[in-house]
Amino acid sequence: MNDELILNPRVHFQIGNGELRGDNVQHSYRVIRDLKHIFLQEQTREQMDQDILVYEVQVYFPVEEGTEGGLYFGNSTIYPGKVGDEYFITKGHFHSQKDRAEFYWGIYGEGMLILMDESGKIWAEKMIPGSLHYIPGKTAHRVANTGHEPLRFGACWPSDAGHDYKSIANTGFSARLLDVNGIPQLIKS
Ligand code: PAN
Ligand code: ZN
Repeated sequence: MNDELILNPRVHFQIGNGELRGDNVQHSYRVIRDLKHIFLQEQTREQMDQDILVYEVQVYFPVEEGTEGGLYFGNSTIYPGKVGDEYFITKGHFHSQKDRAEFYWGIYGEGMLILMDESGKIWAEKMIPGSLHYIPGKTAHRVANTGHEPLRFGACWPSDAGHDYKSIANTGFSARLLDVNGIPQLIKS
């Protein structure tokens, strides 16, 4: 066998649970402390245990950030919980290169993908294991866990997309996913 031509895989993706392991895989965590002004009820967030883990992200970066024509592949796990009436949720962002699209897909758990276009029009798609979501360019996106178990979803996006969290910090999402008598509802804010 010619060892130079036939290589062993350097990154592994666990089919069942989406777990990523290998070279150039990075892991990051977001606890309550990191999520200032992300939830509607900021005072409630301040009073919570700041070390509670809200979500974690694994990403395989095969190329340097900003590389044109490359792709990134990751997964995010959002834990069950709420800040007041609002489900635990990712920060959410537009892509810095506004026209860059992305795929999300549900792996386990259940939740809601919240999408908002540049005019502030907002809608949501139910996320369940096997659901596939195309996020068009110029569309802010974030995911809430509406269940009682962790929610994991996969993601694939262009390596030159970048993350614009600032526009969201300035204007926020135009609606919030709140627990209204046990039922998730998008409520205009
Ligand atoms: C995802 C997100 C991930 C975490 O990989 O970055 O779910 O969400 P926030 O970045 O909004 O905190 C993605 O959309 N990448 O483009
Ligand atoms: Zn994105």
